[in-house]
Amino acid sequence: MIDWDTMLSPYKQAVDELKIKLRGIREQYQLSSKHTPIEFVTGRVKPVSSILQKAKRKNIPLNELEEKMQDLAGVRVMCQFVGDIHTVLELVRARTDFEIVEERNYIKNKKRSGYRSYHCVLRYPVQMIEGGEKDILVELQIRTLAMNFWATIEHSLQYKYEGKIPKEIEQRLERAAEAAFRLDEEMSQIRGEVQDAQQIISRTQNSMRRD
Ligand code: 0O2
Repeated sequence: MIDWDTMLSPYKQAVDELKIKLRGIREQYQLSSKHTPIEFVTGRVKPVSSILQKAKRKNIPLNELEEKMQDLAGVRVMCQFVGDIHTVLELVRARTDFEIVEERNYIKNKKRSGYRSYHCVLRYPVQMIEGGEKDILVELQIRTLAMNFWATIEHSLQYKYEGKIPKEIEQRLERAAEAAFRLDEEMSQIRGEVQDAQQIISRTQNSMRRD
């Protein structure tokens, strides 16, 4: 019998620490009044029921979960622009407190479903009370708000139809994925304009706070 609470506890710690660190990057950008490449950050430890389902689907023996299921711990970074994803990647690559062990570019190579996102598997050291560190694998997903909107809707539909989305809805989702892609492209074209507007708004808000 697996003691899930004990097994997943360092995964929860890794997710909590990474959320704080990535949100810290956002705060540093905001203080420097530079455009922040990070809009918001979420994270979760995979629920036990999903772990069991995925292990069955991918034939992963339960005693090999920690090496073979790379997204027991998952952290997601949402960005406004596609270019921001590359900035976040550079920031993550430059870190000395964890390392990237694998990268999957589902933006260049979108999935058949239409899914787009940049995935990195991180090796993150968690300090243990017994002394020493335990290396935890964490899947970091970096995506734009438009990619996230699409993935969230598609994920709910996968859940609703238990992985068997009707053909017609699947086709609509493919078209929606292309629309999200075009939205990202259009927004990238007017990025400078959008950022100027955001800086004006942020300056106005700061001066209103001071008054
Ligand atoms: P959750 O926690 O419900 O999000 P696989 O799971 O077989 O696709 P693998 O090798 O485990 O592949 O890892 P991969 O491809 O990096 O992707 C795993 C995670 O990416 C998924 O987690 C999703 O979060 C996301 N993802 C991948 N493909 C899709 C997709 O087509 N649609 C959506 N909405 N999300 C996707 P899980 O396991 O689904 O769990």
